[in-house]
Amino acid sequence: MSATESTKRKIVRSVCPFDCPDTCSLHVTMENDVIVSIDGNPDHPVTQGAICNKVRHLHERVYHADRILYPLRRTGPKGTLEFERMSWDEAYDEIVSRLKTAIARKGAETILPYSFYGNMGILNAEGMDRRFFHRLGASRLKRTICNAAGSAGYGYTMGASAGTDPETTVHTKYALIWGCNLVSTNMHQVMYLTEARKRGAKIVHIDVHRNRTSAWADEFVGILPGTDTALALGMMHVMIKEKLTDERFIAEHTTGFEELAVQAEKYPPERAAAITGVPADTIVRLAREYAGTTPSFIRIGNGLQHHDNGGMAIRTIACLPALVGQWGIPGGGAIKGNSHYSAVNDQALERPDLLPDRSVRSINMNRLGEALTEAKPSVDVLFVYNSNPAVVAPDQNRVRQGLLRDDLFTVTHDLFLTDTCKYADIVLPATSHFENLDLYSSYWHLYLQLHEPIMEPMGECKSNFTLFKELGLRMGFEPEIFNITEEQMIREALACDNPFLRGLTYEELREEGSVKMKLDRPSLAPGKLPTPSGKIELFSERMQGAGLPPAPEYAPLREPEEYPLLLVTGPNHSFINSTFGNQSRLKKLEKEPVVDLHAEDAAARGIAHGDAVRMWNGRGEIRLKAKVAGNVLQGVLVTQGLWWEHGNDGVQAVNALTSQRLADMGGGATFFSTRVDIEKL
Ligand SMILES: Nc1nc2c(c(=O)[nH]1)N[C@H]1C(S)=C(S)[C@@H](COP(=O)(O)OP(=O)(O)OC[C@H]3O[C@@H](n4cnc5c(=O)[nH]c(N)nc54)[C@H](O)[C@@H]3O)O[C@H]1N2
Ligand SMILES: Nc1nc2c(c(=O)[nH]1)N[C@H]1C(S)=C(S)[C@@H](COP(=O)(O)OP(=O)(O)OC[C@H]3O[C@@H](n4cnc5c(=O)[nH]c(N)nc54)[C@H](O)[C@@H]3O)O[C@H]1N2
Ligand code: SF4
Ligand SMILES: [Mo]
Repeated sequence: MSATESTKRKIVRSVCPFDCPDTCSLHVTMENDVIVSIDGNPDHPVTQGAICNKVRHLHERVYHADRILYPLRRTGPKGTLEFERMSWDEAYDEIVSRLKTAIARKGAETILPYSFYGNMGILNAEGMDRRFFHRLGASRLKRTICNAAGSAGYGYTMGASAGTDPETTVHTKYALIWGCNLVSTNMHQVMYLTEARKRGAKIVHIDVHRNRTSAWADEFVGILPGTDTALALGMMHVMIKEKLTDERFIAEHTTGFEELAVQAEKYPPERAAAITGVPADTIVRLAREYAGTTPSFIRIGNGLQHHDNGGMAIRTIACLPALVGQWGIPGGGAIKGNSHYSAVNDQALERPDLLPDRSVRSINMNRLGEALTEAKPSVDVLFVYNSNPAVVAPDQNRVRQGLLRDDLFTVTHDLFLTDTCKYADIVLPATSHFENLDLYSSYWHLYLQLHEPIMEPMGECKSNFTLFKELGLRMGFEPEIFNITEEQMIREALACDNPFLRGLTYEELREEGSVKMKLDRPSLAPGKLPTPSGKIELFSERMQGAGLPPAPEYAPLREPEEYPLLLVTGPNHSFINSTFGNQSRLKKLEKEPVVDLHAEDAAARGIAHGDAVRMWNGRGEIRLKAKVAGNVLQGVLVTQGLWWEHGNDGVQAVNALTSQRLADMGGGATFFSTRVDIEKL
């Protein structure tokens, strides 16, 4: 339909705010100030005009009839979604009075913020909120639910979350996609590697699940969950034995090759095969292909690190590019994450110096269930924003038991009445990112993007920035720290000594919208890595100091639940974590929760494809549909998606089965190391 003459049509620039590596640059078409369509910015070097289906329909989310438009007070029992409207003044008065009472009774440690990256903007995810809770002296939250184990593991090898510039991966000739569901979770990496394939590259997907990424790759290597360290050591065994390593690079850029070789020696392909389920001849071939092709590239995914041994798996895989001298070659190397390059001045942004007592306790967000039910002193005030713990946190029955406590005062700030909001005493309405000024970096590509609001706040919604600014002022906190503008805060964050951001100004960001970090200084020059030795550490004294094996070493999963099958509970294609789980268009695409299982495991239990099944362990149970389609190895179950219970008749959230147990490094989550049994209903 053509626009009428009176229709005012414009295309404005935006950024995708979600927890997705691609951090796309968006072009939003508005008619009379209403969003009518959303596209990828064709001029952005990474986005290249392409975005995912989720965000193409983001206006449906922004204008959704279920958006919370004003503050709500609970009127029924917790868990029932009975609320009445209240004013912001009433909400602020009550929250301030509850905070002050909690502090007077048992101290500020009884207050716990709980947040993650529902919105990745630095002001709204780790800006004014952090200042507020630091100044309050609240319990600190260890934000470990996503990449903590892997970042620690990668950091031991490489010093920081920094790897290959993804734009160079069009030059790759051999790519290992390792524990990463790229087609669903990093579509622009797929675009670069599809171009690389046109130029002759081979793409291998190593995963516990034959999924969309396997269908796109040239080869799928199915592996048993939590055994990747043994596969990497098996490949190293072959590479060292057959002298396929780059001795010059190893001598110049690494420490501890001898210790690594001693470990690799213990993993001949037959032994690695017995542990991993990958045939020995495949391991030999992978080693020869990887070491024999240049440039070679590894995309290290999140799937590996959500295991008991996830830190070590990533630490070990991160050693591979150094053994074949792939760092510094365009299209060579690896990406686990690249957030190091865009690091802003955290101290200025978050102001940890405001903490009245630096010894205040830290609570690991993966142990929220325990924190709400057992912590001493108890958590008496919980403040949730940018997160939906009733669905995404492990051991959900414990989490919900905690959320149901009558003596817990819970505030949630969100765009929608999530499963977590059901337990809130006060629900506050959040703006969408379209309504806010913020700065976005990516944890994969190398551009910083400034986002200026493209619409007015809906209803009485407030951004996280505004909420914590106004709460701070109502608490009587210092105006010079709290009564500032978004622009001032971004300027404070940009004032830093990160060489990759040198010379970058707010004005440049405003003018350009998107600015690439300056990677002209070789980041892998000898002696320049941010490890203690300045080199790639194949042997790590820091790990030894932390009581970890200093060289790569395989350890089995530690799940104590005695159930026969291993369940991997990953995300799905059409949601982002639990975000979008309330949108009918995307729910329809995902149809319903299913669990993939092996034909023999199914037959042994009389389960057929399409049957309704029950999965359980000592922590809980869930019901869903069985899928028997040759997608997993024997002994393995896989679900996809963090589904909402609310609004989905009969659907149960999968984290009822997962554990609060922590991974080997970084306090990471162990979502994927879950033992269960399954039966036909
Ligand atoms: N569409 C979509 N995109 C997303 C998200 C989403 O929910 N949906 N979430 C975003 C977020 S927060 C993150 S952290 C990333 C996550 O994105 P990815 O890095 O792709 O991580 P996952 O999807 O968690 O897991 C990746 C793969 O690891 C496999 N896997 C599990 N255990 C093992 C193992 O032991 N060994 C091997 N080799 N493979 C294993 C899983 O089957 C899965 O296919 O994606 C982001 N992007
Ligand atoms: N079993 C299992 N569990 C998992 C995972 C898994 O693979 N399997 N993945 C884990 C991973 S990798 C991650 S990163 C976590 C993610 O866990 P969460 O960070 O909790 O992610 P979401 O479920 O997307 O919830 C984000 C919430 O923030 C809200 N939100 C969005 N923008 C704003 C805003 O500007 N202000 C406020 N106040 N709220 C906003 C959204 O509406 C949404 O309800 O889940 C983890 N949980
Ligand atoms: S969710 Fe990811 S792929 Fe989709 S538009 Fe946002 S950044 Fe791009
Ligand atoms: Mo994540």
